[in-house]
Amino acid sequence: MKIGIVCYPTFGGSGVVATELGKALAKVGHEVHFITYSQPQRLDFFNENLFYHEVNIPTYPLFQYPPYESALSSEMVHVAQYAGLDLLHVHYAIPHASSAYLAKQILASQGIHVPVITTLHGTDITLVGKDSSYAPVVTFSINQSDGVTAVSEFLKQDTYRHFEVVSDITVIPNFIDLERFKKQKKEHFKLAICPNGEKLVVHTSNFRKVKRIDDVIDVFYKLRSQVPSKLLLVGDGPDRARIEKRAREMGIPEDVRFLGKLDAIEEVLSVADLFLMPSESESFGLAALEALACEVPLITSNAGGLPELNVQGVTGFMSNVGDVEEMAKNAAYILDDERLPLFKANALKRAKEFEVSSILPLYEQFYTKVVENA
Ligand code: GMT
Repeated sequence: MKIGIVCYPTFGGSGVVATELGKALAKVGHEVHFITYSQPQRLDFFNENLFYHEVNIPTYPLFQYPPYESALSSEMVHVAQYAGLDLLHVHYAIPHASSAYLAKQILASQGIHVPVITTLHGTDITLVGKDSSYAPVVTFSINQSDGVTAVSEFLKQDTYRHFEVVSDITVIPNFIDLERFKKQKKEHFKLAICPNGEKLVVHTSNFRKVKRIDDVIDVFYKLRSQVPSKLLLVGDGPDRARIEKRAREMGIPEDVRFLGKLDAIEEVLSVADLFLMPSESESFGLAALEALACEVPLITSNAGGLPELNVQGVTGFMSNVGDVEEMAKNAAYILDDERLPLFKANALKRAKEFEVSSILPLYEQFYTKVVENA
């Protein structure tokens, strides 16, 4: 098939899933055209079936806000016309689903029929999409899509709860490439960070409010009084500077290290003993799946789709949002030298259930169904 993929090109989960999906589709012979405003972060390998089309957004003094949505629709039209796309698959509803709807109408007026698939990822529904500034457009464009998928059962149900969506939503969970995300030998790195055999706790995110980074610090603070440990924080975002200051004020700066945005996150996860994700809301928790693949057990909240990934008492533990006391207690339980190896083995076993080779056919079958019914 010839597939146009529209996504955010950033480190965010939806962009990562879209890019990894496109790469996997290209590897099995599909022609994949990425349409974004800059090169996707994970689009880091060459394949003859992969194409990248940059959305050009001309500015003009009249525009306080350059009309990205229009430029995106126009680029979708150009790519569909010249590459002969079989379908457009947009990731994250805002504004991609409505831009795709417009592109589809323009193409239809020229006798070109290109079905649109929208994949809902999380905050496009749970946080941003619900805002009355966006909700009517999100609802309309989901209902107008020829196929809709969500990355968890939770997200599917949340969409029906909060929007007047009448379309069927198919759940296709996120996936992981175990060739890339696997435990690597990086003992020298571990020794440099944990010179006295401390346990290594890792958190990766975009440091937004929804991630509850204060809870990460609070859990770690309580944990380190029971288990000698270090904390690595990977990523960047609005709460980073404040949290760095807070770690200093709490007198633990030597135990907390900020690494910023990293491409090779699997190298850090390879030396981690525990992953923290205390999010307020999380439709799936792709970063937690990446940790599991590198044999790292989880301490997470029980928000959103996390119970569909983290198996209580097996791959780690879940607690109510904000229950840092229980999270720290469970973290210490996992990090016990006797118990840790089993939790690590369980983590990998669970990650294998989300291997890309198992999930990719679900997308391919879905594409075929949508194209045949369009
Ligand atoms: O985590 C974020 O805020 C980024 C966001 C995105 O859309 O880029 O991630 C969402 O999509 C990911 C990929 O499907 C999911 O794994 C994340 O759970 C989801 N984030 C939230 O629901 C907060």
